Amino acid sequence: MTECFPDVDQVKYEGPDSKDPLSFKYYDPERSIGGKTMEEHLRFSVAYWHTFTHDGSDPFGSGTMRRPWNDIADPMERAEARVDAAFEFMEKLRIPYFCFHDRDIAPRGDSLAETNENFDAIVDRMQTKMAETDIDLLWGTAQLFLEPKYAHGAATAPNADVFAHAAAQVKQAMDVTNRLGGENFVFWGGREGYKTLLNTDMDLELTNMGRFLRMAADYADDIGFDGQLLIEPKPKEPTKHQYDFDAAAVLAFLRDHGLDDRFNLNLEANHATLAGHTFQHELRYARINDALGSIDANQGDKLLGWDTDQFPTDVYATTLAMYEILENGGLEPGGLNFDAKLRRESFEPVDLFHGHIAGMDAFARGLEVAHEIRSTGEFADVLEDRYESYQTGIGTDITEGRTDLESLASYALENEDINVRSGRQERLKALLNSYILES
Ligand code: XLS
Ligand code: NI
Ligand code: NI
Repeated sequence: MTECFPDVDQVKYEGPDSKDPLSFKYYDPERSIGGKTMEEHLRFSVAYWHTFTHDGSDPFGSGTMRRPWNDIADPMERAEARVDAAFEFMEKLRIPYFCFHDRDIAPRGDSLAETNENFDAIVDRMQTKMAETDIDLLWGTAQLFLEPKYAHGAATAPNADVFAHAAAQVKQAMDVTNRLGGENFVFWGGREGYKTLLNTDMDLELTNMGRFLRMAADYADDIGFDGQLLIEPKPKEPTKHQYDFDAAAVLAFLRDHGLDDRFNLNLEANHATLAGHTFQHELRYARINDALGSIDANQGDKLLGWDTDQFPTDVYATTLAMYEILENGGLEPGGLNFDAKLRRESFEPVDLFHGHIAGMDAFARGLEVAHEIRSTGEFADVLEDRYESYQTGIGTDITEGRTDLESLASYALENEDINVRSGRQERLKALLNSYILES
């Protein structure tokens, strides 16, 4: 096929005053901020499934997305044309990475062997395209939730044959990720959870999930895959309870199964919201536990209780996310993957550009503001001041382990003149606004 997006030229940085909707207002890949370029900080990635495979169907309606490659009748030829379209799209946006599930890129065959063959053939084409461009694989993953055999989960299914089939898929997806030089491999627990405890042996399911992940980590070592292994928490949907509920639950699980030194977290904004957390909370929790691996950048809808996977446009949220990322010293080898899809009503090919430009600009602006906040040190000073009592006297006795309940009780009896201060939340929110609006 010739060009898939003939109406869109190379998208360039034109600055905030540009009126061209197909230009970047804030994302200037070459611009250096704090010693790294924006491109190096942000490490943007396209999600193959949402952007190139998803057809816009929902439980109430069929596909709406107009995609030139979908007009091709033969499934393998269609999959090949989709690869070409993907690379044209990524080059036009200068997005350096992409992510995929094994089943997004190639059609299923009549058997696992035939499906594997199809997959390998499309991967060959991707490999050629990757060699011709500067585009790399951020992560690969196995899709262990769509087929009917995965109705009860994969590693946590009640049926051992399903467990084995899932293992076969992960093995091949990992081989392919390794072959393409992927920098990470992700496990999102598709249907690893339950709909009712009445039919669930939770103990066996969790133990099996631990066994599965251990085998995957060992296999990564066997084939010399040196990328990062990541678990992506999500609290619910499609199951009522997903075992990988949130960052805290996943870290506890990993520690329980002796896997915490092998896996980090891939955190998704909309999953944080579903868990009743802010995105910043999830990032902070992972960061202080040295487990912040990568990000699925999107946003939910405040009024909807499901994973709407919208393109991130909320600069307040992207600023706070970038703050955590900068505090983390960056994300590498992870990145910012747009696990985001267009609304079903935004069905024209050009909308794919609008969605990604909106997300890239929102994160670029978030990066600028977060960098500014860190350079002035105003918020760092607030923390230092707030916890000052731990820097001297009884505070350091506590932090250095020199106290027990008895010594603290004697201290408290003599020190009842306690200076409790205001938290100044409203003042701090106004201060944050002034950075976002004025810096
Ligand atoms: C679904 C997840 C999924 C993972 C990859 O909610 O976000 O898209 O990122 O399997
Ligand atoms: Ni995701
Ligand atoms: Ni999601």
